[in-house]
Amino acid sequence: MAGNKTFTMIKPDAVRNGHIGAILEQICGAGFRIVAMKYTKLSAEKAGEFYAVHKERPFYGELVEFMSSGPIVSAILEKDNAVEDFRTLIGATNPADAAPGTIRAKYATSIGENAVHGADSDENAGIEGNFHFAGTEMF
Ligand code: FUP
Repeated sequence: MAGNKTFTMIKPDAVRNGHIGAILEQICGAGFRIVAMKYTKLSAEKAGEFYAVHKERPFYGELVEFMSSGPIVSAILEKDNAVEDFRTLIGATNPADAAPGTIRAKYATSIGENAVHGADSDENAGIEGNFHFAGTEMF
């Protein structure tokens, strides 16, 4: 059965462009509950660790540089069928392919600077949530 938690980040482009409030409003309006949240910045080392699965991909260096280029908002969210429903809410990785009204369609500027992250499986939601919030009390 699908789990009820997912992990997200509002990425440096969306933070720089002033979209934190609108994105959180859309997330909460879609029925997700914030369980843990913080405004923070990843070091290049931490960003590299977070995206280690992409280490061999040609865009890895740019991705790490971008994700450590400014503050982000990271959060754990709760809802039935959280991972799948959140992926639907954010839309395709490339904003050119993202369905109208999705967060990436509205706020992403390119495939690399695509406004938000959403975990792609229950297992990764747990790993990523732990990466950012280990030891943090959840509400
Ligand atoms: P997603 O799960 O939608 O975040 O997409 P991926 O896991 O495939 O990619 C993770 C991040 O790598 C994307 F958010 C942006 C970056 N990326 C690129 O910069 N170029 C690509 O061609 C694919 C991904």
